[in-house]
Amino acid sequence: MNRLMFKFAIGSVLLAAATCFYSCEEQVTEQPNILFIFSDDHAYQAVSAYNFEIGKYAPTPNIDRIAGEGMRFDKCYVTNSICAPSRATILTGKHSHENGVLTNRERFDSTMVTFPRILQANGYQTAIVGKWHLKTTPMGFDFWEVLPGQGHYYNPDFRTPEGTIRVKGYVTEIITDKALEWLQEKRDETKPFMLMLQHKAPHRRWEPGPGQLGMFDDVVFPEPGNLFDDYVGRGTAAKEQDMTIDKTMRLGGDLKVWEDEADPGRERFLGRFEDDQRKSWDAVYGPVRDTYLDANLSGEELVSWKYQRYMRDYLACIQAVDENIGRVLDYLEESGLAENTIVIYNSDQGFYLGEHGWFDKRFMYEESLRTPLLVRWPGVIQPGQLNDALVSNLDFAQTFLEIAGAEAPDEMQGESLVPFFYGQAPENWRKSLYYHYYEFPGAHSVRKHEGVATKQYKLMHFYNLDEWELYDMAKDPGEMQSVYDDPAYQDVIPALKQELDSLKYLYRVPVPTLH
Ligand code: SGN
Ligand code: CA
Repeated sequence: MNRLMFKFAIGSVLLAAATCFYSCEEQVTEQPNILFIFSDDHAYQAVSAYNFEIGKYAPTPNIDRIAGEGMRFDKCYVTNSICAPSRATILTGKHSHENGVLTNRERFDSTMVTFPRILQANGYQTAIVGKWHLKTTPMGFDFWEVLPGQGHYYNPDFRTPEGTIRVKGYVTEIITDKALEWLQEKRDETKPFMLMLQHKAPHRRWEPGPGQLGMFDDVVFPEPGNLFDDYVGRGTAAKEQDMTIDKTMRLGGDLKVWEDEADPGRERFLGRFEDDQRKSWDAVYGPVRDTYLDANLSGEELVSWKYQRYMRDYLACIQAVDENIGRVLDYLEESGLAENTIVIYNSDQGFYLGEHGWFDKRFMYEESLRTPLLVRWPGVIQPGQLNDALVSNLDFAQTFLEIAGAEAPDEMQGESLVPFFYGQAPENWRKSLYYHYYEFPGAHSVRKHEGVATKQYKLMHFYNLDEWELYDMAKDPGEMQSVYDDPAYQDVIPALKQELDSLKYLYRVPVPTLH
């Protein structure tokens, strides 16, 4: 028996043993397929399974199917709330300082140990389709077709092993088509599969697909209570960021309204569109421009108008993601694959939908730190489970390895979520998580910070400003008032600082900090 076969055999025995340990009635005998469906910047507030106001106006019934038939995680936090670092953490199971992708600028070292490579060595066929954003060539995948960089919504290019190709159509549909084609026609059916189906949507600049153009134009979305935040209760970083709907969000590039139709920015924006696509686009955004010009808004009224336009486009992008996830779930059912396929839905981080007057992410404040996580595993996860344990995208690699019956290397820094799937709440589950954001100076000017999150508190250190902030999530879930200087919290602070130090020691965080 060669080493790989031996590992595979050991893996199967371990899987059977683990299964029996968790629940002897529900023996999983085969290595299950793993379908990881991922999106970019999808706020949990906009997943209707999470029951926020927005979900009533723009439901996501297909994504909700995963939650309804499986488990909804309510406290899934990211280690570093930005795209490439989140992806690197998921692949390696390591914090940014250990995997080298601290910001969107670094190149991912594809020779590192990743969960797809280990799955490949344990008998899986692996594939990735869609947004990659890690610059290097994907490794550890039997099949890959990825967008270059951020990719385009309309008529996107794809990097493939044979070179770059341009595909006519809308990115969310094309990524889904490619994934389905691989599942139906290209994979080796004698092996279990692990497919990463990674959407570009609903990333800025929120370009709805032809089927969703204008679909929310008559809907008025509820404004968040802190849309007009004055940042009084927070420090310099919240006051000096560059991500407000008011000042940062552009009428042209972001909201598709150019006062002058001949604006070269408009031509650049629509440069990739074909004539038919452009016609449908103009039929929707022409009247939007007219309304804007007629209304002649300023001040808070203009912010409210921009917020509505932002929500309409952003949520329309999500509708295409949801519909296309429906196509994939339907295929799994029709083909009989659903039974032995674990389906995960997640986004690379959270996103502000007007909370604090913002869009974008990066901060350790809740809407950006927290990401949707829904998992369906027929026969293992009971339908409709809710989980509020502190979990993280750091945990995914080890989770996938345990599902496959493969051993995780010691260098991985997360914890497998598999016990939760079997309905067990592991004793000694973590009580806190470490966070670190590094990309400054950079887009949106969010200052570097690190911090510790427990279920009740968040302690943040904007270390280059030497400013600390503390939030009591039980009393102030909107994080409007730091209580770092409040005498009532002086007993809590040393314990949280101690916790932060312990986590840094545990995760081998360099001191002084990198970058
Ligand atoms: C682009 C966006 C930013 C966004 C980053 C990173 N600007 O630069 O708003 O924060 O991507 O996003 S845009 O003008 O190009 O839309 S990430 O998801 O890749 O981290
Ligand atoms: Ca992102």
